Amino acid sequence: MNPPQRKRPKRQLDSIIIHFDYDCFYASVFEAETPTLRSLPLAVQQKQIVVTCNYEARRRGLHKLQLIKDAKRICPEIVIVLGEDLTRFRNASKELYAFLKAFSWNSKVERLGFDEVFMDVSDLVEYNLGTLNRTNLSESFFCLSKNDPTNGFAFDASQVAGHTYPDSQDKLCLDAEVDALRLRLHLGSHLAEHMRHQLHSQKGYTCAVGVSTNKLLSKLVGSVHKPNDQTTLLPPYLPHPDGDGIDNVISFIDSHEIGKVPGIGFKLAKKIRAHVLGRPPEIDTNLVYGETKEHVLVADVRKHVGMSAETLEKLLGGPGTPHGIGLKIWGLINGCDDTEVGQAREVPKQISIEDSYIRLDTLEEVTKELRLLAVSLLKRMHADLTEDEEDQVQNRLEDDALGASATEINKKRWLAFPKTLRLSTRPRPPQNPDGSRNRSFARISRSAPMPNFVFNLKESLDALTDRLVSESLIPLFRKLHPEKSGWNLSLVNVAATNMVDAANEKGGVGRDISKMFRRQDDVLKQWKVKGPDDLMERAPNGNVEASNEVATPTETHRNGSEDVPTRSQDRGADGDTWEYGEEDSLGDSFRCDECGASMPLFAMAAHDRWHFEAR
Ligand code: DGT
Ligand code: MG
Repeated sequence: MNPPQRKRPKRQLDSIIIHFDYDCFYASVFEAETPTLRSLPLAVQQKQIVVTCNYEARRRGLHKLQLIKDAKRICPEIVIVLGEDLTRFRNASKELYAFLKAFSWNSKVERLGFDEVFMDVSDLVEYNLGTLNRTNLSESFFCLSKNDPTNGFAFDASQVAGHTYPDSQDKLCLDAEVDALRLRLHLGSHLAEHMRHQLHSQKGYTCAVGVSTNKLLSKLVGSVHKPNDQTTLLPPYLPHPDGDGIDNVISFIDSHEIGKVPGIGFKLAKKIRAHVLGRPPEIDTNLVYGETKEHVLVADVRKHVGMSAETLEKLLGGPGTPHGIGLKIWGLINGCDDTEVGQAREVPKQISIEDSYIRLDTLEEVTKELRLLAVSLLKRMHADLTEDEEDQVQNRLEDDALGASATEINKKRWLAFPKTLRLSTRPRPPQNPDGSRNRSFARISRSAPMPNFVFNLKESLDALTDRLVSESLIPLFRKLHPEKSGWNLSLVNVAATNMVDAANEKGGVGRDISKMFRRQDDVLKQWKVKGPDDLMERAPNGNVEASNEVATPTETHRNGSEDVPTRSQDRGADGDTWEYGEEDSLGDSFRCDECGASMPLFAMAAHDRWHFEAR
């Protein structure tokens, strides 16, 4: 018997999770835009690197994260497209996410980075399990809608769809008692296959898909058969209680290099390898960041003398790591992961765009930069806060009834309205007598109500930007920096905050965009500020560290949170979060435009009433 500390963590087997990873995502986005590219070797360039390439290019010897010059040498006919502007990837990612989400009943659909999606389909699977005819599994029907029994597809529940791990396709023994988990996984695999086919036929994208009982296993098993394929991790998921028996989860996870386990990042993997080997592993400098020449497998770690959750806690715990890291990692290397698939969130809490500058000290330059930031903000608001009108026919009918011309019908509608526009800057402290300069991270900001005109979907982006800059941002800037000169900014941030869901509004903006626009003034009227139109916030003057910054002529760095994507393994925050560059301390709190008090959203209504009554 194992000593108690080596006890395996308990696996939760109630959920069915599907993981989608789009094939060569960035390249596929270009191919979807220009289908003729599909048959050519295609590479996407960021800086001097091929961030990804299509499978035609991979067949010719190219691979991800290769130097452009090497790629050109290996495949001179390579077609190279520039992928530094992430807008098209973000938009495609959102579109595909919305497409997949439409299949979900419980809204547990979570994006990871731009090109991965987890879906918890336990409820769909459970429902369909209940309708199966156990005496005739091969002629089953998978129902996709509780309200419409005809919406679905025929399938053979006695078999898995696609590949399996281990690689076997045994038929279920129909008269024996059917393993419930296996049957649920079969259903999950057929749903995954259906969604994959739909994604391909309707959107033109292919992906690698994994089906299992938690996020960790579904993600890992999905990469067993790439590209454009799927793999289901078959039971048994637990060793037989009488002995050691087979446990597919352990045999599957054991074969992975420790650093390849999602949740075990570069630093943790490095410490674990050194512990198991008793010395630092041999590094091959030619390998991609984070990889090692010497592989330490999960099995080596799990079976290492004295290995346990406690050992891992001692090894990995400490400042900077969350308490319980040992238990968490011990769980992962035993195939356990109880993190839930996040609930789909319709809109971001706020949208914030920023740039940093070596030197920004004239109003002319500021105006130029504010314009660039305003364009990005408006584009992002359109991308994240509007959606395509689904029900155009209905709108047409309603519009006709209202006497509106059909050509005026807009195809987008707002999902949410940010109530507040905020401008923040980070002034650079003056030089010290010795020529050095303290580095300050302190930001100052002013907010004003978001002007209504930005929600006009018929106006051109240029016109909206001009108005936003001249009517809102420049006046905010002058209030923030009343001195005509003498300031030198290292950062400027514009943000749309205090998001209010359109659907939650009284009377809702509904499906009809023309009506919505007519109603918009009413919706926003309540936030018109009657007192001072803005307020001053000064960020706590935290970390101030000395540095010798050399001032050079104006030079801008695009360093929004998404402009420099990190490597794929660490990509959690890149594109994943919709709160671009969310930097301030407001977090979930909202600020009263009238008195400046900050409070949680739920308290706003009562607070507004208080102002109203106090007037
Ligand atoms: P796949 O899944 O092997 O068919 O290929 P991809 O291209 O989908 O690769 P994946 O899933 O690792 O990453 C998705 C996208 O994210 C990819 O198209 C480009 C971008 N990406 C991945 N890794 C990196 C990286 O290290 N740096 C940068 N800048 N972008 C990356
Ligand atoms: Mg991918």
